[in-house]
Amino acid sequence: MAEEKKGFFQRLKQGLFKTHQGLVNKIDQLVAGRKKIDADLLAELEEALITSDIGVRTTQDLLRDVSLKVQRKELEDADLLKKNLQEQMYHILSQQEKPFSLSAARPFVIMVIGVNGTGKTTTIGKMAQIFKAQGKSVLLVAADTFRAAAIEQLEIWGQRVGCDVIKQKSGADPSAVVFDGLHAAKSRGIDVIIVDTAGRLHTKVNLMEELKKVRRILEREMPGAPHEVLLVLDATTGQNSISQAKMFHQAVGVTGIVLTKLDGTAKGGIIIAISNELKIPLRYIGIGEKVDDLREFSARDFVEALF
Ligand SMILES: Nc1nc2c(ncn2[C@@H]2O[C@H](COP(=O)(O)OP(=O)(O)OP(=O)(O)O)[C@@H](O)[C@H]2O)c(=O)[nH]1
Ligand SMILES: [Mg+2]
Repeated sequence: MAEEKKGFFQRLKQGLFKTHQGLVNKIDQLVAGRKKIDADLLAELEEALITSDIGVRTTQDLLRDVSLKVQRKELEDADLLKKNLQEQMYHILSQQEKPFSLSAARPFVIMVIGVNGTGKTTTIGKMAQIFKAQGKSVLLVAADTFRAAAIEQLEIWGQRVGCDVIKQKSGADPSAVVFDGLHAAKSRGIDVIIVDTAGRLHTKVNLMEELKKVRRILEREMPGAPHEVLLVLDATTGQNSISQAKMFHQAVGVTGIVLTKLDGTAKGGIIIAISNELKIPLRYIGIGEKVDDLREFSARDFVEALF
């Protein structure tokens, strides 16, 4: 187990290498050979942070603290700048390190939403594997009836991790599938159900209406459900994921975020903007396509892997 954990950390570190280069190496270069923190250095730092997808607002938040400490003479040495930023980033991320507890309800109902291709179905398969390893019974619900291959894709994951999939024909009303799924889970005494939904562009009104309806059915059939509305965001889309999150949150209410595709992107800094600007718990991160490429989010591991 410890070895396996180390394996994930190493892969996270590898995955974040480009982000590390764009951010940490740049900070090192800026600081090298300079003693004092002056306006020039701060301006260059601002650019480095923004181009690493940390975003304008979060960059300003980070630099405000730096400037204040410089003014108060609490931060004079350029060498300490990196440490200050690392600590601030850890602080921001640790605020949203809040895993959910599956024992809060039975069945615990997770609705997975997001733009097309962000990794919803893959993340569901990986989560099912994690929950099963914790001894939970899991049922998957194929409420993405929009794309023909979507049901099949979920079934493949179901076979792989060993859990049943509730489905109807392609084109069926997603709410009807969810209705079936919830009742099947109740009668079988299932611990967790995970609902896969379609991912059209978030700007399409229909999708939002469909998701609202799915949510209403769950609420109606089980008070307190859905217990988790998990938004899947693709790290490679950078700043765009912030506006996606705002739209989904407004429409259906998001209780947790999964950030996928952190492997190999230079835009990993987006996680800091997401954490700082959205104030929604970060539940999991994905670093690859395979079943064991998902982990509960750890702020400590992330910052260590990045720096
Ligand atoms: N590199 C990498 N690829 C991933 C990760 N998560 C998912 N993918 C890949 O992203 C692609 C899309 O994943 P899906 O799970 O089908 O995405 P989706 O959100 O369900 O897509 P739609 O159902 O079309 O909306 C697949 O090729 C996945 O293997 C990840 O963490 N890293
Ligand atoms: Mg899908």
